[in-house]
Amino acid sequence: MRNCCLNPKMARKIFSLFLMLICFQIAKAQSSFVTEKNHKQTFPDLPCDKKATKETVTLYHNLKKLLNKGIMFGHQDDLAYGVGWKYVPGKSDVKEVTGDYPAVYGFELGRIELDHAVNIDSVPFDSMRNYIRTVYDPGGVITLSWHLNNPLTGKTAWDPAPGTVASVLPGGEKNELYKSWLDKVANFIVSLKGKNGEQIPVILRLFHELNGNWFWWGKDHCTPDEFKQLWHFTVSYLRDTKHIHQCLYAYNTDRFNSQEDYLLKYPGDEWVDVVGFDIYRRDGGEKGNAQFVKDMDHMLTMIEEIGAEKKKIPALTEFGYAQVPDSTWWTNVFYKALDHHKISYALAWRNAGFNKVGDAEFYVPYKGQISEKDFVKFSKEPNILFQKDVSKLPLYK
Ligand code: BMA
Repeated sequence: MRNCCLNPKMARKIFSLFLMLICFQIAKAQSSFVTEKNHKQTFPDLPCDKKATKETVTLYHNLKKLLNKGIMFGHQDDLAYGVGWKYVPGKSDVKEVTGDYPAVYGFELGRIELDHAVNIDSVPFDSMRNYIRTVYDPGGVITLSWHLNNPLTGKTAWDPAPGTVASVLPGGEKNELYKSWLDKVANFIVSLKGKNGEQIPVILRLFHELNGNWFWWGKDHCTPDEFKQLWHFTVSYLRDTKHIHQCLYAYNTDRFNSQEDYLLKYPGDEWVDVVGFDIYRRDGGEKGNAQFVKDMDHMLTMIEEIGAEKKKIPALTEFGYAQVPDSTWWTNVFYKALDHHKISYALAWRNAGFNKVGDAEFYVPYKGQISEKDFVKFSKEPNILFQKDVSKLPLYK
């Protein structure tokens, strides 16, 4: 009997131990709740637009997940025209050669600022809107570039008149004009709606190739601070003033030498979602190929590192080898530089076709082109994704 009964002193001790244990558990639960809560508040993985629509946030997360699966193949103006054709419903040089459409589609806004009905490359904006809806349906990704005119001189984007960037900033003589141009961009983006009335997410590729000297926002035509102000003003105007919440913002340079070089005018993590660069194969011969592989591989490594460090989506925002005059370029050169990298997509530039004097501009093969077979081989690589691959995922749900 004695053995099974506790004396009062013992009972008090056990009771206070029991109390201490309960208090400890409560404190532990509370502290982990606080940590988790704070963690969520401090590090939410959201695009730089914190009010981004559901589909945009979903796309942002899925693009990140997809980095482990493969690289989406993209093509500028793919459905609008190709070599030897224009505006044929359903036609695409990529589809004719490979049997599938690209996963990413680039479109160009140049001339929207002037209220023109067609863009800088003669694509009617109404048709562009339809192409965008058409490719969004099966889960394609849309990216928009904008070769906007020079607001100071009224000439083209390739007119690097001194002082242009300063003129569009708040207080500058062209700020009001620039805002009216952004209104037009905003109206177009708002008009992009899916079947259920939802806003179609787009990757907005602002002020591309900013470290080259050919555009008015280019390297020697503004200071890093001016460029950052231009970026901040533009994003903030679209996002906070116009309430556009369906954009992911891509910062993209041309070729670059180092991370410091790449980040010289980087607007800041809270202003960017995609980090990319453009690269063209320009020099001829075997030596040119080897150099291209080396350069592209190096830049892809750096962009992946920057992406990982900043938690941004790395991409090859534009690339090309004019007229692809090499029958094994896709597998022997391009894929060699690309295959071991984890980037979101690679967007080939446009198949503009032949001009009046018979010169051709194209970057992916058409039926009968010398690199056609090799492009098919490249397209079959398991980590190179086309439309059917992304439709299965899907990217917006
Ligand atoms: C350039 C060329 C031009 C085109 C411009 C805007 O790279 O392809 O022909 O007008 O882009 O898309």
